[in-house]
Amino acid sequence: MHKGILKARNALALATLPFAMGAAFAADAPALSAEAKAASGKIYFERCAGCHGMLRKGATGKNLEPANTAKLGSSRLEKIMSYGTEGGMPNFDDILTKDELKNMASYLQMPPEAPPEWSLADMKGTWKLHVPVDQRPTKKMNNVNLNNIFSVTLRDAGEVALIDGDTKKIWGIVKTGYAVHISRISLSGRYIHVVGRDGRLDMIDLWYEKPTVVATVKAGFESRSVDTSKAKGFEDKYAVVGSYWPPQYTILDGLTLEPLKNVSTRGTTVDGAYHPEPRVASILASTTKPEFLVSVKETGMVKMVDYSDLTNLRETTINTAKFLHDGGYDSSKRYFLVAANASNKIAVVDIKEGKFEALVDTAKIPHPGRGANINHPKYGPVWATSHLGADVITLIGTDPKGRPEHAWKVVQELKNHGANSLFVKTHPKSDNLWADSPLNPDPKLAGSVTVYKVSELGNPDAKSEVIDIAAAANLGKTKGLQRVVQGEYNEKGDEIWYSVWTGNKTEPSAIVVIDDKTRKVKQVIKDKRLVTPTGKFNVHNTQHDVY
Ligand code: DHE
Repeated sequence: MHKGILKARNALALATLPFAMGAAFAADAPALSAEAKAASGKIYFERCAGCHGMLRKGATGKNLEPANTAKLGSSRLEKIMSYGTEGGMPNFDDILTKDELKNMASYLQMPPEAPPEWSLADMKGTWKLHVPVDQRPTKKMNNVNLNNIFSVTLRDAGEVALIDGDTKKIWGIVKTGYAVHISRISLSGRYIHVVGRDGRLDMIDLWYEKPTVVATVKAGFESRSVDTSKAKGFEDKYAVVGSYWPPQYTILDGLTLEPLKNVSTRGTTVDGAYHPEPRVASILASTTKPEFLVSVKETGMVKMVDYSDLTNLRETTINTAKFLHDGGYDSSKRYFLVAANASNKIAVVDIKEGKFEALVDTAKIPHPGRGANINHPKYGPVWATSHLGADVITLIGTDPKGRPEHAWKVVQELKNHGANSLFVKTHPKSDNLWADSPLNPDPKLAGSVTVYKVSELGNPDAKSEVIDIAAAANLGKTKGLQRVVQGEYNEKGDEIWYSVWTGNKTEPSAIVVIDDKTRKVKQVIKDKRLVTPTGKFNVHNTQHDVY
């Protein structure tokens, strides 16, 4: 076996794939030295594969197989990567050097390389139970209000910061996987599960004096999602990790992270074509049934995975649309709404009945995060999403019993201050609906957020306020854009926190805390340990799917 693969199999902290191996160069592809090719492969994995796929077949981003990239040619490819596009592709001229961009343009015209597989046995080889369950504290050993802890992704440090939401002080910093992505909280509220882009899953126990990692495993080479079982009788029993590469989901013991069951998602798409890389995007744990809802990006199917019997695992496979990405519950928690972003649709799954409910046409490339549930003065319960490809916030009716005329229809489109948005947010105790636009190439727009008063939305002239959060953070001039990303509420729902993300490890960053009533800055959290903060996951809100 190739040395690089062996190394990958053994190294838990592995950040990248063995890029330098294998595949032949196309005869007429631009040449690159082995070193430049390996470096470009690493950049591709770190910056591009998430949207375009390891095999470059395209999903959120375009197909980048040589048949397409060779037509564009080196100079056009370099321009697209440098300045981004209006279709949602971000600019990389502030992250990559001119030489790196040039090499990437050549690399993309070469054939893609298939990375190695990753089996249950491989995972078990990396599994580390740092503290067995019977050696963990039997009661909480700290005086921290755990419900109001924020687990903050420090993306480029490969760490999370646990910030005490009451005092705004960092309670602890925990080393995690490479380019750490999201945190989810077990139903008991005791454990935080953190997944890195390198597939490393860490489980943090909040009952110690300081947050402590009690188990670690590498579930794949590239992963984005994790959740834990929330049904009655299964509280904290299982965790599930969704991987981009290999395309699979893995069910693990919820208290030890021992890998238990690995299921490939390769297969046919909603169009009936075979796809070799159907990646696992969002995962939602049902609160009423022992099921995980697993969105398979490239097939356009949602799998409802019944985990009550892992030997006789039952999957209900629901056809929706391509390519599935992120999503969350409606306010009744009966429905799962998930973005099919290449189809410009939101797919709706009825969790109770276990079947397809609706496909809703929206503006270009919806990107909701978990979405936001508000009680609209005119349309009742609606779920909101913003968009990567349009400067609007879309409101969709979610009450088929009480308001069938509005159910699964776009009832209103609100103006967002810019396109290239990633996340909307609200809280049941708040009268505000917020949206960001962090990937906008215009610094002013990337640094601002839009906010609407929910109770005024019945008025067709409802006005939004645009707040320049980056200016409030007062970071001075930075090389990278100051991207303001992902609002997250505190437990009480009276503060919303935004990250000011400069996308660069060496530049200062901040978290801006806004008073939700007055919409004025309450505090700016600055600390040299806050390296590239992005996602923030409040324990109470994440644990109970409050959004
Ligand atoms: Fe994410 C959620 C995938 C880039 C911050 N992101 C998700 C989910 C998926 C996903 C599938 C849903 C997980 C779930 O709910 O189970 N993200 C991807 C990508 O493929 C993509 C586009 C490119 C990549 O290479 O990874 C990508 N994501 C980013 C970022 O660059 C962000 C802005 C910063 C970062 O830290 O990486 C980012 N993604 C987030 C956040 C969530 C998320 C904060 C959770 C939102 C929530 O409210 O739950």
